[in-house]
Amino acid sequence: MFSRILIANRGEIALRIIRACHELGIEAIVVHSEADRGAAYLEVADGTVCIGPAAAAKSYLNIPSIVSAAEIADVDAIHPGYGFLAENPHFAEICGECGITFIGPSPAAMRLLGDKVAAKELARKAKVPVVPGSEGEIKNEAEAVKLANKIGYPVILKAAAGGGGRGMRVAHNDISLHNAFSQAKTEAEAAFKNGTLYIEKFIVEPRHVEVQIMADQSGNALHFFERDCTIQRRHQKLIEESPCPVLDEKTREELCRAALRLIKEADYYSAATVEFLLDRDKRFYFIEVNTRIQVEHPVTELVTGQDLIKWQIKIASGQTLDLRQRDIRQTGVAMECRVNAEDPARGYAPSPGRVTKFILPGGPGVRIDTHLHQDAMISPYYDSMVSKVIVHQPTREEAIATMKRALREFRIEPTKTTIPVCLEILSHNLFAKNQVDTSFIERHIGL
Ligand code: MV4
Repeated sequence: MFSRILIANRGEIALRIIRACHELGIEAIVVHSEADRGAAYLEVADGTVCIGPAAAAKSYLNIPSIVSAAEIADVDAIHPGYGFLAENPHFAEICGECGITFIGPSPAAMRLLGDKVAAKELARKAKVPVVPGSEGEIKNEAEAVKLANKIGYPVILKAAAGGGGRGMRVAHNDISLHNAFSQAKTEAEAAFKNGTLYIEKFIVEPRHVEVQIMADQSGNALHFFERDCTIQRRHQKLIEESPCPVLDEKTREELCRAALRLIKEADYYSAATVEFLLDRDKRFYFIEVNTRIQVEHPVTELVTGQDLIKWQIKIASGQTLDLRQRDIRQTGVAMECRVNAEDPARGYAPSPGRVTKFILPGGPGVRIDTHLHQDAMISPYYDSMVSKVIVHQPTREEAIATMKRALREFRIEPTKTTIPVCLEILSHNLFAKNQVDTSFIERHIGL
């Protein structure tokens, strides 16, 4: 096992990883930018290293700075958390070359699954259902039009290097496809320096369901069931839950087995999330793989009773995932609400600054993952998420009731947050009746 780990991240996930390290008897050294100097979560670290100015490009994304920090702190491994460098195969490769273990998958697996066209091809090979569409890259507009007429409109153009909703365009006919093609191409080239596009049948009003996988370096791979992340605004998740409330046992088993087949086909190790779209007929289609631990991992931790961050660390150090699939069970219902420092009344504009009042909910069935506290500063430089409220109860109705009372207990001033939006969703009858899809917020809550 490692003696010392460098945490190349900030905020709540840095704190979450420090806690896992300490429970495993590992020292946690945490990097920070000049903007995060003196932040409270750094107090519980065993050491800190300043890696540069506030702008993430000069600190949390600065590979030479982070690798230097790792060398100076003499760590055995680096945990990247989520965001920043977590899915950068080049960074993972450099860590390896410097003799530092990257706590995550191999650079090769990350590179393979980071290419959505290659990932889809792998899914086909593993007999995992995929959305009907192009088998590989579409080279020009003529090819796009031909394929669109074959699969039928509406279609969606996606960037091979994209993901998380960036660089996508929907088309309903040949004319709109003409515009969509050049727009998607230009956008992909600008955003990812890779203009490779592929085309899919556009699934109307889907749910977003993802499967948590953990695999070790000895070929053991297990699933930790699914999360439903349908409640999103502009590709930002607001509420996640497990189990997915509309899956029957048979479909759940097929979904989780399919995700496992794909991960095994990739010779993958570490944590992964396999994303699917679920259509109105409850058919599921693979869309992409996330090769990192995700923000919403606590939902899975609560229903399975497993510590996913500890597993990531153990697996990276070479330990085996010594669990049997039948010993991983989904018990009760877990739900997470993300509390973002944003003003819903002003188009979700960031609401940074000093927090003068901060009182957290608690009590039975409530877990809070946050790095924030009274008198803390919310930096305008980074992600606006300031807290995750996660609840665990025997039934979905009870989980919703606990979440509502927890969010009503939450006091944060003068910061504007997404709490009122979460409360509105939690009280909506369509949410209670599981009649939501990914367009729920824009249609029933408002952008
Ligand atoms: C789709 C789709 C409909 N049909 N693909 C958005 C994020 C990225 N992971 C994939 N996304 C979508 N892909 C096909 N073929 C609709 C979406 C989509 C979406 C997916 C999950 C959650 C929210 C979403 C919001 C808008 C669009």
